[in-house]
Amino acid sequence: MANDFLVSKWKIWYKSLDVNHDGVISKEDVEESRKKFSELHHLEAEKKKLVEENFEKWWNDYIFRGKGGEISETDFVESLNNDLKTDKKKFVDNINKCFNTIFDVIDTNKDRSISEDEFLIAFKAIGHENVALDTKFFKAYNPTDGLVPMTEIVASWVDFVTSDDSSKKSVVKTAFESGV
Ligand SMILES: [Ca+2]
Ligand SMILES: [Ca+2]
Repeated sequence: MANDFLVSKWKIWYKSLDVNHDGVISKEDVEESRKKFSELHHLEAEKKKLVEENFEKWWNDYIFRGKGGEISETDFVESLNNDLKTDKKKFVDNINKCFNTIFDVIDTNKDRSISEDEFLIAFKAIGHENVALDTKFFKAYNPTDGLVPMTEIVASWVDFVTSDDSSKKSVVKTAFESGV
């Protein structure tokens, strides 16, 4: 098994994706998050359809991974652990793809940066509704002119899910520990 530090972060990640806070990640979380996301962005019908399809694809590819409409925390942690043990490079590449894909959806104006608005809407959509804490999380990236480059935000999440070095500061871990 991966070290305790990494496993504890995978559990935080799991919890962060339980949109309706019922203790398990299921299709209901997908439905709720994508619905909220397109509503909060006031997306038009055509764009809404595309965004919702991309959202669902992301959940299926990276979270459920063909396991049907529900995944337990144990299965989630085991899947990540297996990937890591099998081929570390492939594991990191896959997590990199995972966060590039989702932040590409979150970057609705396609400027390759995440604005405070885009960030707050994404977090609200996945059930993290404390605006003050979400804003603090965003500001921890030290945005320039209100924007954080996609590459930087993606790197912070890849680090969160793949780094087993507990001496390194993690913006993402710190934010979730503060209650985001
Ligand atoms: Ca849930
Ligand atoms: Ca953007």
